Amino acid sequence: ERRSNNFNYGAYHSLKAIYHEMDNIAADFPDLARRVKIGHSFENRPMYVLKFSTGKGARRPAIWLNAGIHSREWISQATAIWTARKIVSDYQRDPAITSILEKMDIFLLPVANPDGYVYTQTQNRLWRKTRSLNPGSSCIGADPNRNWNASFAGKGASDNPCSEVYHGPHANSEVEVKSVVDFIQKHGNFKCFIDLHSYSQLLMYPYGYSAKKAPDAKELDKVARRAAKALASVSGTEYQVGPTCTTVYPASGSSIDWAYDNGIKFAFTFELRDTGTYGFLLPANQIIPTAEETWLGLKTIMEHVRDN
Ligand code: ING
Ligand code: ZN
Repeated sequence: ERRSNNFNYGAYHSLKAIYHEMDNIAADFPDLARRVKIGHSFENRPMYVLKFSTGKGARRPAIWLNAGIHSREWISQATAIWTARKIVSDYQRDPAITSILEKMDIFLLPVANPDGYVYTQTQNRLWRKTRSLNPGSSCIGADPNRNWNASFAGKGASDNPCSEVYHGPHANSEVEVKSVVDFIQKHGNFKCFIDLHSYSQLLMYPYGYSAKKAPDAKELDKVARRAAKALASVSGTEYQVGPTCTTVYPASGSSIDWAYDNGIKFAFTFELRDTGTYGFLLPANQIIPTAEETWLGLKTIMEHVRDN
């Protein structure tokens, strides 16, 4: 029985439906995909990753694909679950993904901020942050992309709990961030960390916390330009490429700066479609076109990681 045939990849879905589809993917491809619980959210929802692996050995070199850290950026979660289905469908059909998975494991977290995602579906479509309580303030949540231990509480983050970029009381204060950090550190062999956001059509690499040049900036820029070119080859969608700080704005405590400063050289953020016509409210008929083009960008990066 393939219940998963019922999942419409061209629509936005509830957290429950996404979690159910992750389960279906794992059930359909038991030798390739497994759903793993890596922790829980502030409101005690499970955090699930799909682990794609063809190897028996533990802790192969690995790739982390992160999505939905900002709850309102729905194209991110939708692209991630489409990507999960694409990986299992194309394994042993597409030589690129096949060879990547012969050497490396892929971990995909489609909903990095589950409480926020549920809140955007039920209360406030434009909620960005977590849903944690702030003692002494009536404002809720911290920005989970300012909460990582990378120049924490520096430039481009706020110490005001009511701000959209509130960094939280301390690094890793948000249990959703801490769960990912603990998992990655315990694993110890991640080579690549990619975070999917929207919107603006950008492909960025460290740093966000300062305008200093990353030691690997040349290589990261070259890979990102190749990825953007591959992405554009699908339907002409243009991406700008550069370091976060000078491409968008200074931002401390971000996921990719933490990854990079902790030895994960291939650290990238995609800002998916569009450039502002619909912004966060990207129509569902753009989900599959966005996911299709993004896939070529992701594969370009993952192939480089495989070979380096
Ligand atoms: N943009 C990102 C943000 O967190 C970003 C930009 C990317 C900052 C990478 C730092 C590192 O503000 C959105 N849309 O969330
Ligand atoms: Zn974002």
